[in-house]
Amino acid sequence: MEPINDEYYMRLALELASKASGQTGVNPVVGCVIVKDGRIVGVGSHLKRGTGHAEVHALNMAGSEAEGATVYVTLEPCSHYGKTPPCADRIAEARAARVVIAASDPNPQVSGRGMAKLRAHGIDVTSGVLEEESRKLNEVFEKFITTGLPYVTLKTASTLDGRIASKTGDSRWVTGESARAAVHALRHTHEAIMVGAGTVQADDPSLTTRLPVPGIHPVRIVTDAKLRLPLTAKLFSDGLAPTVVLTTEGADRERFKALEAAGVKVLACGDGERIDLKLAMRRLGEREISSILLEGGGRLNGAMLEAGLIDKAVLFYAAKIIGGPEAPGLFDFGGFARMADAVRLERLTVETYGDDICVTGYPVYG
Ligand code: AOF
Ligand code: ZN
Repeated sequence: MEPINDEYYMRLALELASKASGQTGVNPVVGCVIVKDGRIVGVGSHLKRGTGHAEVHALNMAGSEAEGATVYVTLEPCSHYGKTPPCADRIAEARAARVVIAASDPNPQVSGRGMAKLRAHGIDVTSGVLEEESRKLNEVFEKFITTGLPYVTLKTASTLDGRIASKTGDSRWVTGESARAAVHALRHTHEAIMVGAGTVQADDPSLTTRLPVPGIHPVRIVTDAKLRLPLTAKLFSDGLAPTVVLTTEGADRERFKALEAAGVKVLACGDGERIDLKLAMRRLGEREISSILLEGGGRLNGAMLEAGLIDKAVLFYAAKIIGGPEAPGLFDFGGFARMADAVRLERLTVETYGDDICVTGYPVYG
């Protein structure tokens, strides 16, 4: 039997929050559980930007039972008027006795003020319960709200020798079914997906989310510096999700217009030969794309890594060796001269999916 304590209820609140990952846009995922005299009297989860915060749903459910109760919430209650009024005030009005918080709100408009407000109302506040879990759940929100830039998760699937296809270009399939299912869960939880023009030319992918139940399709982003992709590509014609093309100022005007006429958003980022990826991330952030799942090819992966734009790497390895010096690799860029300059991954976790391995880590740039 699991011990019943603050963590017990906070774990439920985290579970309520985590299942809403991918559906709150630029907002965090937040869960709330209200407990009175040993009974759960309210639960809530923030489900969509512009709609009720987790605490509000849970307080509405608890009604008068909230008086003297303990409110468990995975993120510090807000203190500001956003699209909804401050939760800290709402908790005080309901006369809760105690608030237990997992993590403080990184939003500079809140950050500590929510807790201060609760304390000023005479409410007993405990924070830091399962803090690490809550912060991990909102790593996207933390980056976006503090920088305005999208959080980039790189996902790759390669052989053990780091090849994403054979020397003939065969790539069906590198990893097995269970790893591929995990990739669709990643698509479901990211706002956008990003690939290079080479990948579109080679595979004509739809880049949609395919789960055993309906999922959310990400916005599709493709880098195409010279606008060489045909309008017949699935991304431009299937209408399954919005598509954004990143290109350069020098790209052909007629093609630019034809894409826009087909309902594709074209963003010119940089006036050189290559797309200015840092600028592209800023422009995407301005469009409220808070998270991107980067699904390569090697050139784009390499360029994003070189530019220091990858926040998290999820690397699937099939236990296979394909070889062949011409077989395309995971990261196709000039490389570093010294081992000491290599991009290192920290906070590693290793999982297995069927016969495949998945290494997840956070890049540290020198
Ligand atoms: C909470 N509980 O469930 C959420 C919070 O524009 P709004 O009103 O939706 O406010 C968004 C901000 O509120 C967001 O940036 C974050 O600081 C906080 N989110 N706070 O107390 C919640 N979703
Ligand atoms: Zn709130």
